[in-house]
Amino acid sequence: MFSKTLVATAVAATLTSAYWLQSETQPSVESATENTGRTTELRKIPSRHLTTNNSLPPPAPIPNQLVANLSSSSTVNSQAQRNTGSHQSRFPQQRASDDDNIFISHSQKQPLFATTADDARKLILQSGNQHLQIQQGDDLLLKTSKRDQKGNVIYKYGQTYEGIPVFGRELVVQITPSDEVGLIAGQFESNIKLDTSPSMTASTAMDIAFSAFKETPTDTPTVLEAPQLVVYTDEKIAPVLTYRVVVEYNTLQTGYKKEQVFINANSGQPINHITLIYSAFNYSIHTLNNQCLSQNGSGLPGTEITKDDGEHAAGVDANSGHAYWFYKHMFNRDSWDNSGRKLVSTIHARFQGSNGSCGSDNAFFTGSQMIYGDGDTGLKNPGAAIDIFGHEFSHGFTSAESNLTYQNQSGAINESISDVMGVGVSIWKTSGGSSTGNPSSFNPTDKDWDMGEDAALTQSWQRHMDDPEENGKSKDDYNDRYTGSDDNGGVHSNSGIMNLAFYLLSEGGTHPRGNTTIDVTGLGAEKALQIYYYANDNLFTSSTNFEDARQKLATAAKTLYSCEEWEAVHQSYDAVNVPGTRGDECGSDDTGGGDTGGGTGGDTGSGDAGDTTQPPSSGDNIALGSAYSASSQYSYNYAPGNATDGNTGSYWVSRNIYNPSSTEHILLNLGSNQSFSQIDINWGGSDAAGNLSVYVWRNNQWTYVGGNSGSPARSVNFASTQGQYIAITMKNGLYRRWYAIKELEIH
Ligand SMILES: [Ca+2]
Ligand SMILES: [Ca+2]
Ligand SMILES: [Ca+2]
Ligand SMILES: [Ca+2]
Ligand SMILES: [Zn+2]
Repeated sequence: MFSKTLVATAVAATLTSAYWLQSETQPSVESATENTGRTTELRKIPSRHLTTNNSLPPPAPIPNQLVANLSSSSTVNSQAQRNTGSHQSRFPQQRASDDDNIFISHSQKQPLFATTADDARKLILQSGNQHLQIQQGDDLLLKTSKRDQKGNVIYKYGQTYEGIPVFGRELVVQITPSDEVGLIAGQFESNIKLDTSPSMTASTAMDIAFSAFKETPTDTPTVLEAPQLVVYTDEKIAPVLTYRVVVEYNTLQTGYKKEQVFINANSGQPINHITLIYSAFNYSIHTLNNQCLSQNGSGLPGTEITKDDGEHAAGVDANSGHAYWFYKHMFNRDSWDNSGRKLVSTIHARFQGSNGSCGSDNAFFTGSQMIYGDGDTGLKNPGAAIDIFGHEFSHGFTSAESNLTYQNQSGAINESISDVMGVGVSIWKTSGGSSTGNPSSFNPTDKDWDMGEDAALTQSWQRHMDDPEENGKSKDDYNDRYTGSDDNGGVHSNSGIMNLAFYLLSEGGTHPRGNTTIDVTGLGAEKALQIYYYANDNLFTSSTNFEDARQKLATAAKTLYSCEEWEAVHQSYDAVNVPGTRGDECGSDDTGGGDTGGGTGGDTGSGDAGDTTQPPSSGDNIALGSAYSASSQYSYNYAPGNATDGNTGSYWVSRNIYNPSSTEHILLNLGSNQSFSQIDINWGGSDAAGNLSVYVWRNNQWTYVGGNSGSPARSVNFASTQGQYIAITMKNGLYRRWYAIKELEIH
């Protein structure tokens, strides 16, 4: 049985409310069941020798089979590999937008294996060089271990750098009952270069930061979680050493705030604020001191009342039951935190509006409870609306599992999951779901696909899953997504992109405004809900963006059902123009199991290089598949592996070289000791080096075997030598931009 509490605001004493807020923290995710060591020594230090190169990193001791699996372009479906297809004829004119997504799906041809969490961690660290560019100081810390209903184990790791957590950089690994790796996916920050000793104490940094907030706090912010050293980074901000602190405060401009703040640990400047209040509707939701809910104000959670306290209370009481039993019967989930947590709902709340007045329009989730105003001009009794209640309840589900950061794309996905599950409760109830069980079939009505229509007095307060743009605010196409900073980066408008993909996955059909022509195969609401639940429960990470979500939802569909459902998920994201290609989880596009054959309509991001097996080149080139690491790479589209994939349309490209004498290198692993006497480089035009040097790893050091100069230097010949690991260094770039290698051959 579930338990719940109904409370009214503005009754409890101030001290009680302050204590209550401080004693409540964000629900923590399921605790890890295994511990891992925090650092791994991957490298040996070479001893000095006259003809050796001590500035090169030694090769990591990599198990050969893993290298073979991960470096083969025909079996790896990573972001880097997949992108080479659509970018092969282009060359970087400016730095591509930062993309730290990693997606390596199960390969039927060459599976990877792991049993324990530490096996999986080592597999990523030691064999993931081509994709993750692992360097000294990088590690993965196990955060959660779960087992799904199919017997798969899912480990989630957080990235650390020199033992310090890297914010928002997490990887999940799904391992099948037969110990095959089903998926390695998430976000990883490569090539962090930071001094991890802060020059300021946390309290000095906070003093500076609090006076530098854009909106001035009316009083010293209350610290809810003590400062912790964290490497902060996101799609716009390069890694920086920060103190992360959770604070609560009021401002004159927009009232009450509860947020995590990242403060530069060397300057005290605030780097980013991320709200911990998840709102249902308002594009900026706040409360104000004295009159409205605030830091020291009206007394959350308030005084307990019953369902007899009027219409709103009765509605909240009923919806507590619907939401609880929906999650229990559909997903075997025990309340929003899956530990039977009591549902606390506060009604009669008042919040500050954009004009500074105190109003009652909105509903939100604070990280520990739901709060509803009674409504003014926009809403009436929102907690009594089943879809709004389900929406707020589902913010609890998300905060307990994926914990999607409530900003930009991950924030829009957080909002969409709440809309998806909110309408899910409504559809389930409409179809006959109750405390005794699930409906026998799911039959959504048009009202079910509208969000908030029972409480919203005007169109702008509603959302429409089947046609997001109907409300005049929401987006329905990835190409039209909002990229500004209002509304936490458009979380309530960009959510429409995923909302429409969900609707099409459930009901089938085409984009309501004809943006694309693909006809999505509908799976019905039950399957669609199960797929979204599984992905948010097990696979999404805190920085999951639309491209990552598309791939993980497809994996969820295949995990729970079959390749037919996997194909339908891909179709639904093609329909809203979220880029992404079909890897070889289900074979190629043509054999993917989709029964409509419509795998490419509207697919702007297609180019499935991951499925193309390159024919071996003629002759005795032994370099194919051997490049696994480099001193740098321009972006994920230009991974080192592209230099030895047998395809002259794909490149490894170094970072910008502002100084032509800057030396870059690429490392090769032949898989075993082999003989060779010549290296040939097919450069990308004039982005070539004037000097090449070749080293072989021998007796634990890099030993020089030959070099050449030219405009450019193309070939290096030397007396036949032997080795498994080869390093090629290049300098004197002809064009001073970067080094680009189409293909590199060894004979
Ligand atoms: Ca990055
Ligand atoms: Ca509805
Ligand atoms: Ca409608
Ligand atoms: Ca190539
Ligand atoms: Zn919300």
